[in-house]
Amino acid sequence: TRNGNTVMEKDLLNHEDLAGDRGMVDDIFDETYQEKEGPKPPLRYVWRNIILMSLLHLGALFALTLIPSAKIQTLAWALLCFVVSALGITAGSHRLWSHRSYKATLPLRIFLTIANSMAFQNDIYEWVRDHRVHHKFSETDADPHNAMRGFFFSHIGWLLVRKHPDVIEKGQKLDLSDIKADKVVMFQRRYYKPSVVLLCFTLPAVVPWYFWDESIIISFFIPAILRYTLGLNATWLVNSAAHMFGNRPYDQNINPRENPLVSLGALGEGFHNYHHTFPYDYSTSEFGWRFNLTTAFIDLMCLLGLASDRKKVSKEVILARKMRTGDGSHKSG
Ligand code: ST9
Ligand code: ZN
Ligand code: ZN
Repeated sequence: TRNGNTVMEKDLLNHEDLAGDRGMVDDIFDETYQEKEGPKPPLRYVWRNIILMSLLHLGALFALTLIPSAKIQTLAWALLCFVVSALGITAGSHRLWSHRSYKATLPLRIFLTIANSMAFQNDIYEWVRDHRVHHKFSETDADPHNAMRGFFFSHIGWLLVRKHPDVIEKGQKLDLSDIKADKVVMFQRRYYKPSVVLLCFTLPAVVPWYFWDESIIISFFIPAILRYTLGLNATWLVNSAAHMFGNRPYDQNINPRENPLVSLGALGEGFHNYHHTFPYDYSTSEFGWRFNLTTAFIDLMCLLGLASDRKKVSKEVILARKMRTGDGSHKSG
């Protein structure tokens, strides 16, 4: 077992408190799980996904060649679409719905759900289910993007093959009652496909074409295809690069790392050693707004009265944890 990654800072925070507070604890690492002995099940390719993902990435490469011919408003619009859709993942399906690290009012949940469909990374319900098993059974057969299977698998490969049976077996035992009780999330799941067609592809492409006469090709390939592909890869880098490259100041017994470059692209989600050590912290880092637009966004929402109850780990607990299980890298900065 990985002793360093204890369930909780037992002396300072206890399990029941946290469950009462967030309504669930199924994002906490479960050290009792053992991978099954014997040979691994064979890979079963999903050719439809392999073809679609290849076409998407070819489309994104083509979009790159169009950038010099694009209007500046189109590029600004693509950036705006990137940030909004990314927040639908980071502030939405990740920090709010997977980890319950803060509370959001109905208007904010509706906004985050719209942003989330724009990001097209599976519906919130499915994203949360996969993400809670990722934390609970991190880097085992029951982790959907198990980084022990290498960079490619944890980056994109896991979306191109059938899941390991343990992902489904363990995932079925998760407590998802909080998610099922959220009517906004269940509404999105019901109308997911049309919401993606509209918000991920149609809206981003129609705006530049309609409002400032951008060519329809550029309108489609830059704010829709390229922006979508960059958002996917920024997200996937958290699963691949941030599970491989970087320091481990909080827990050297786990693989997730602190990776500022990934944080930059993923709006604050690259402080991944911190995040796997303290998954309930709304900021996913101890450094506030540094490389962390998502934290700034959640703080702004609190200021506007649209969010509340941000969970934050205290400096004392962080320091005690660094001393106990960290790799010492925090001392050198
Ligand atoms: C995408 C997702 O890209 C990316 C998520 C990344 C997560 C990152 C986390 C990092 C931290 C946060 C950082 C954020 C940074 C953001 C920065 C933004 C700039 N538990 O899945 P199926 C059951 S998506 C329990 O088909 P297969 C269940 O009954 C990209 N049960 O399994 C299910 O049925 P239902 C676009 C589970 O056949 C049934 O099995 N989307 C679980 O093995 C079948 O499920 C795509 O490309 C579970 N965990 O197929 C689509 N899982 O759902 C890709 C399954 O009805 N996906 N079950 O209940 C697929 O095509 C398929 O899932 C598959 C596996 C082929 C990969
Ligand atoms: Zn992770
Ligand atoms: Zn997480």
